[in-house]
Formats: sequence, structure tokens, C-alpha cells
Amino acid sequence: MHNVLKMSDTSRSGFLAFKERRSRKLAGRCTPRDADIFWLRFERYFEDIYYPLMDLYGDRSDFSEQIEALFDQMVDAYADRAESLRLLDLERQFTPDWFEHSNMVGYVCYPDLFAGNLEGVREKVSYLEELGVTYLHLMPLLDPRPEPNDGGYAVVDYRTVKPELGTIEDLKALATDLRERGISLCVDLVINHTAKEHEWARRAMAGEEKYLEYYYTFPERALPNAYEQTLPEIFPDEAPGNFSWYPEMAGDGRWVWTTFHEFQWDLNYTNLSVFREMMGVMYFLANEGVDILRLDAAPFMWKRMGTNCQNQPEVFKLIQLFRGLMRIVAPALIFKAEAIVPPDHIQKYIGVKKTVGKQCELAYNNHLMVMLWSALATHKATLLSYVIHKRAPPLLIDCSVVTYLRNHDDIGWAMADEDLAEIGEDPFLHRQFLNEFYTGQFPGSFAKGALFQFDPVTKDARISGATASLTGLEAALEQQDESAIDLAIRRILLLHSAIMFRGGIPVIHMGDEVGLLNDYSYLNDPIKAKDSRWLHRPSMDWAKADRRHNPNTIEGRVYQGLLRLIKVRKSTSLLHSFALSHPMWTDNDHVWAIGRDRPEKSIMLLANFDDDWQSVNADIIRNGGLVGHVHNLLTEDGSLNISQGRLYLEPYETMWLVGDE
Ligand code: OTU
Repeated sequence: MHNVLKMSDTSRSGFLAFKERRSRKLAGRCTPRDADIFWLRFERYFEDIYYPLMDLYGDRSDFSEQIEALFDQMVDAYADRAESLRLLDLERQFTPDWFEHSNMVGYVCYPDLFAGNLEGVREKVSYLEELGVTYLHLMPLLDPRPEPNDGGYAVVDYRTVKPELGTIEDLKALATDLRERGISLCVDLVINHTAKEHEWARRAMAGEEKYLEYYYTFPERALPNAYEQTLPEIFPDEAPGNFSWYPEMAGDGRWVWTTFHEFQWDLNYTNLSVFREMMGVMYFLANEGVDILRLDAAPFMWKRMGTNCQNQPEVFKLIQLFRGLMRIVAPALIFKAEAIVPPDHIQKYIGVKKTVGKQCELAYNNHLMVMLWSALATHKATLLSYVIHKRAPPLLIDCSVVTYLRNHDDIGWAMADEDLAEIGEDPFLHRQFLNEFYTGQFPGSFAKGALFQFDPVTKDARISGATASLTGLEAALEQQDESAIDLAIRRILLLHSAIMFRGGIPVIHMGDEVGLLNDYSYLNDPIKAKDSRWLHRPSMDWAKADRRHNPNTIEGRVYQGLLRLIKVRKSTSLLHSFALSHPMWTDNDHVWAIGRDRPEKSIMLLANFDDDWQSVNADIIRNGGLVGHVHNLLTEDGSLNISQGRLYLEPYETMWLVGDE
């Protein structure tokens, strides 16, 4: 091979040494061409893995032997990869923006709540196809501890599917089926912690030295106390504190680091064995045909005294390692960071500036989600407009985001305090307002939701609730108020229009496509009753879904409206994720305007967050760079309602405007 890559001499000799030692091993297990491809990729990404390995683990006494094991594991994983998946690897290397196309539309569900089990999901693939779904995120499906298990985020065995859902073979069959129908499969990987019943945890509990090092354990309270000084609480209401005491552990009792619940033990990534174990799980899932791994609670992977133990620099080195290794073995697989962190941190998870191409391909655009709900409650787009001017994301290269309105978690009001202050809102009061609004207590509120993790000291709380209930459909139905029902449906479509437009993969939360309401049955289940997130984790209502084709039903109105947005999105290249954001102010606080500048031309979103007609100065069209005859992609005839220089929008109307030149 030619030395076309700029590599330092040390890296090059390292690379050649590893290659030398393993060439024969790989040669016997795949074709010469596949072996060449492996070594080309290894060479290409060698430095991406070499430096973080040295930084994180270089001074460990077992470094050399661990590295040998890590590279052996890589070769094995590549040798085990199916022919069809190796082809997919190449295909996606030819089209590295495959997940950025406007064709991408996501759907997220719990397999059991959606269709009973994995086999059931397979039977429902045509339902997803009809909606235009090309990305399916199945919520935790690897074998968890018995309940309570935090909705599956406490895994006992990463290589087994939860028995009630099926088997690993079922997962593989489903992945294959989905792929044949153009749908990529995203699966949760709980990397930050295992269940306390996981074999590693059980052996640590029994005092095995090797496994004690897989977790953070402390015989005395001194260190936990010191860490607690700066650690926040994730679930202050139901799981206070970050450490749990096990009197029986390792003979004399230990405190274990448990950021989330007592039964979720944080893994110790300063131990290279832990890294290698998790990497092995990732290869395994990649080879089963999983396309996207959602890295749960990624910010928490590294701890540092005196900090909140989130977003530490080492987290990004770990991610760089995961990605670099995966790009060699199975580049068809991409990573999605689950990092619900302040806006300034989020970009680090997808790699900007010096880390382009070295972090996750995807992360959640939590900030947009929060601002949309805030805009809906205030009827104003001020915060959205302001923040996009101030923090307009750079051009994202080789990465993108997931846009969404609801997921299985709560809505935490994670806008930056200074952003709120700068638009004249008191951050504390604004959050109090949002909580009152979305629990329906604020006068005039249309929403029905519940508080999550109310902290009586700080008065902090987050919100649970289904999209349709938070947007007013539940209350309107109770009151049998036709015009309120109409407004609620418009709100649902407004929010979906925004996430379909903004850039990235828009993901629909199961049931939102037919307006499923809050499910209060969790209150009767003692295990779930304290966790209001179950309010928006209903079972799929197939009777409602069956009405989706009837435009005279609520379900039909929501579904057909959504389908229209999806069809339009897919029909234009202008919503490809790769675009420059073009922030704009309108002369009307109720109306949000934002453009996306693509190489071919620009497209503009106008969104009215008010329940009344609103208008904006029509010059905005030209200022937004639209050229030629301008029309709205979202209506049949595309025409604009302009009168005396003002462009009119119906209550909650959104427009996707383009010029014909
Ligand atoms: C995630 O959420 C999951 O989405 C939750 O359902 C789990 O309970 C949790 O991890 C533990 O596995 O704090 O309030 O920045 O926000 O990891 C939810 C990331 C959470 C955290 C996120 C976490």
C-alpha cells in the first residue's frame, strides 16, 4: 500500500507493527480484497484511535496486552461480518451523507407497546412504510433486570434480547427485513451503566478484584461526599444521591456510583477492559445488522472531582475511539449521542471544528424541542428567532441531528439562562410559567401534562405528557369543543412541520401520527406510579390507527396532515441536512422565519405560533434570498395570501417557501 496519508512516523511504525502481526490471521478468514479493504481503513483511521488510546490508557501497566486484545477483537469482528453487511459498509462509504437526505423520516417506539414483540414489529413494517419511515428507533430491547428497570435502561445481558420480545435471531431477521425495505434500525445501547444483576456487577458484589474495577466503588463515604459537592441529581424525587450502599459487597460493604437509580451501576471507563467489553458489544450489534446505536447517557461516561461529571474531555476521546474503531470494522453503523445537555455542549458530540468526522454522526437537537414548546406556550417565536441568530449552528459536516417533539423522557427546560435574560424573560419565572402552562394550571392553558421530578427546594421540575395532550387535543375533546379541536390539530402539525424543516432526521414519537393522548393507567401500577414519564408511553391504539384514512376523524386529520408534510419533505432536496441556517427576524413576534441555504437554492419556513391570523412584511421573501415566482410547498396550489405588502398566515399555519429560479 502507498503512504498517501499524512501519518507521524511513530503512528506509522505502530500501524505497520499491528498489521504485520495480524495480516495472516485475517487472511485466512476473508477474501484478499476484503482484507485489503480492512487494512486500508485501519491505516486511514489509525491516528483517530491511536491518540485517544494513548491519552486515556497509555500509562496503564497492562496497556500493551490490552491493546493487542483490542486489535484482535477488531480482526475477529471484521472476519465475522456478513458479506451483505460488508457490501453495505462500502455503499455507505460511497454515500457518507446517507443519513442526511431529506428522505430520512424517523419513528420511535417501544417494541412491546407498539406491536407486542419483535415479530409483531415485523408485521407492522408496512404501517411504517405507509408513513414514509426510513429510520426506526426501537426502545431498549436488550435483556433488562426485572422491573423496576427504568424502562429497560438497566441491562443484564447485552447479547440477549429481552425474552418477552424475542431472540437475537428475531432482531437480526427484523433488521434484514427493514433494510430490504429501506428502513435503518436504531437500537439503544446503555453504555454508562449496567444493571446491578449484570454478571460483572454480581462478580464485583462477590468481591472479585477484576470486576470491582469495572465500577466505581468506595469502602468509605469520604470520596462520595466529596464528589456529591458538585454532582447534580438526575432523579431527585425518586432516586436521590449518586451513590448507593451495599453492606454485603466485597465482604465489608461498598458505596457504588449510581448516577441514576440504585440498580443502575455506572461503569468505570478508566479501565480499558470496560472499554473493550463495550466495544465488543457494539461490534456484535453491528454484525446483527443494527444501523444506528443510541449511546445512552453518553455525557456521564467520565468522572472528575470538582465537576458535575458530565461532558468531560475524556468523554469525547472515548467517543472518538468508538467511532474510529467502528469505521474500520463496520462503517455502515453510525452513532447517535444521547446527550441532553446545554446548547453549547451539544455540538461537541457531533464533531465540529477540529473534531469533524471524529465524534458521533448524530445527536439529539434537544434545544429546538424545548424552544418549540416554549414558543407554543407563549404564542411567540422570540426565543427561537433570537437563539438562532445568536447560536446559529455552523455548517455541520459529516454529521447531523435528530429533531423531535417528544420522546420517552420528560421535557426539561434546558434553554440557556442568558438567552432568556437577553430576550427579557426571567429564567426562573419563565420555567415556572412553562411548568404551570403544561400542567394546565396557567389561566387559558390548553395543555394537559404532569410534573416530573419536582424538587421542592429549587422548585425545579420537568414536564411529562403526550404531544396531543400538551397541544390541547385532550382538553378540547373533553369539552367537545370543535374549534378547540381544530386548533389542537393545527398545533400538532405546526410542531411537526418545524422539525421536518429544521434539518436532520425528524423522529415521530409513536402514536403522535394519530394523536394518541396521555395514558393515565401507569398511576395504578405501583412500580410506575412515581415516574410520570409513563404518561406518554401508551400502548399503540390500533383502533385509532385504523381510522387514519378517514379524513372525518381526528386521527385521519392528524395523520393526513403529517403524511402531507412527509411527502413534501421527501420530494425536495432542499431539506437535506447539509445547509446553512439563515436566521431572520419578522416584524411580528408571533411568526418565526428561518431559511436554509443549500447549494441549489434557498428554502424558507414561516410559522405562526398564534391562534389567530397573523401577517408579516412580505419583503421577507426577497430578504430570505428566494428568487423568481415564490410558492408554498405545503398547499395544493402553493399560492400566497399577500395583501398591501403583508403576507398572511392562518392560525398556527406553517409555510415552506421556495422560488422557482
Ligand atoms: C437517559 O436519559 C434515558 O433516556 C432515560 O430514559 C434513562 O432513565 C436514563 O438515561 C438512564 O439510563 O437524565 O432524564 O444527558 O439526560 O441520559 C433522563 C443525558 C436522563 C441524560 C439522559 C438521561
